[in-house]
Amino acid sequence: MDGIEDAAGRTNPENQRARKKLYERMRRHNLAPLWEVLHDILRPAPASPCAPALWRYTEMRPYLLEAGNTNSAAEAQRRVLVLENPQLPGQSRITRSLYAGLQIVMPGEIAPAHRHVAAALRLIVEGAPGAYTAVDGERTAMASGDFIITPSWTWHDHGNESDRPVVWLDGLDLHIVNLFEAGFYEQWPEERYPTTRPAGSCLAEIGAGLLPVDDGGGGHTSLLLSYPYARSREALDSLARHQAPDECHGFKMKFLNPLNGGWALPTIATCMQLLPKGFHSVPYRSTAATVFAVVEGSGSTLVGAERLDWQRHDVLVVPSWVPHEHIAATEAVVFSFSDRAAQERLAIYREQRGPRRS
Ligand code: GTQ
Repeated sequence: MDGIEDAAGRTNPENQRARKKLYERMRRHNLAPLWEVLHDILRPAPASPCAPALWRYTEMRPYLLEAGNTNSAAEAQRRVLVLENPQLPGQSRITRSLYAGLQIVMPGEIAPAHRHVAAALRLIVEGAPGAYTAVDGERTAMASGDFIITPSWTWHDHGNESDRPVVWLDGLDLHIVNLFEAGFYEQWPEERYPTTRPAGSCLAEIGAGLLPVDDGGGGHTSLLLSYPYARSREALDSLARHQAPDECHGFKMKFLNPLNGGWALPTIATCMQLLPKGFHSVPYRSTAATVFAVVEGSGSTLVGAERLDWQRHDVLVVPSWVPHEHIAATEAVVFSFSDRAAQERLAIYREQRGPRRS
């Protein structure tokens, strides 16, 4: 707003001109008046520019396959369709802080080895025996529903030795890294980073809440890279047998770093939740805009004034501080990620549960 109001609430044109002149002189010294912008930069509550949005897998898959037949993974480096928030086109953002994309690797292909400071997560949408991601020399199998991490600055390549395309959802914290201008990126000189450990080593070493007795100090064995879906599903089922659903989340569990009890990744919070058939959650909002990816089942999410109807493999995004509620048409399992982990580390995270809409 340009108009500065005087004490009587009217705009005084003479005063306005004087202020404009003052601002112009200050501008030459790289100074600006806070009072003109204060209410834009310090808001009573978050007012996200992001829109709630839904990406239907049935609509995305044909484009992915077409891309798969148009260029090679080697040429593309990463053959990914970026899920862009409709209110932030051209910015590779699904929320202001998060990147999401659907990646496809065709049979026989390798997405070549590189590393970056940005950490990545993968939710496998169409896995196959013979599909893998390799992280610092250790291969991890990619089966549907598996949750896999690529920690910051680890070498990684993806391969598909099966006879069908493999697809997964990528989530990266690259906008957070770029905000801090802390990003580095390197390509490995060959397609593959050398294999240094047997496939599945990390699951064998720390995947059962146990740790080889003298391994405690970190390094390679401090990283659990894979959270296979069969185990996540079993954990959700057992929880559902032992307690009542949370009124906002159903049965929602977070993926842990078993060595410190915190989130699996330091910046991105990741969860898997089970919504019983017919479950209708109490409205919930948090300062962490959240990406949901449907692993099983179908239902709807009411976000502000919108209703997003989802099915298996669909992806949806809920902006910061917008109340939302989930309705499960069938029993459903939903993966989600957000920047909550980063916000908790910065001690700025807030959430609000309820009240139920009448
Ligand atoms: O697989 O390393 O979706 O570097 C975007 C950037 C995936 C990856 C993306 C990447 C990757």
